[in-house]
Amino acid sequence: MGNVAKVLAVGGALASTLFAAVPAQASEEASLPTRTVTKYYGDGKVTTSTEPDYAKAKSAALQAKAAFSCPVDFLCMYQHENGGGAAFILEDPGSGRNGHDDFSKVRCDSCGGSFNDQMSSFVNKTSKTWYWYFDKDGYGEQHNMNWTDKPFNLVPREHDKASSVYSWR
Ligand SMILES: [Ca+2]
Repeated sequence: MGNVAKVLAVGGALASTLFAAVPAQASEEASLPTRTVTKYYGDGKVTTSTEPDYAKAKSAALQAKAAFSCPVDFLCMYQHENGGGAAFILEDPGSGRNGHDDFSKVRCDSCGGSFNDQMSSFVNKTSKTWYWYFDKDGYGEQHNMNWTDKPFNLVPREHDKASSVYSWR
């Protein structure tokens, strides 16, 4: 093999290594199950969309995207730990006390009908502390939700209990 051929062969091997890294992650992303994101805006508008359920990824880089779609000024609640499963996302419009009285009215087809008794983790990208409750209308056990841009996992006994949520003010 001449010198030029050697350089080309090494360069080719290096290029294929670099190339392989991206398609592996891209193909895992394409193979992930999707989850539904239900977004409640401050003006009353409700939208639903789907995205990959990144919490189910094996790749740490993809797992880190589990809460990527949680915007600033939103409280984002997830069906499973680590930001996985269906997402119920609530905008904090700023002033006053905000929240939702009854998660059984939040539609979630993949949760068996509604988001009631589903939450296992959350992200809070608002400037407020929020409180979630075991029962609707702010009744039952109360637990606080501090600011976090990474999914905060509830302890197991608190999984699948949340029925209402309110900001402190
Ligand atoms: Ca409940």
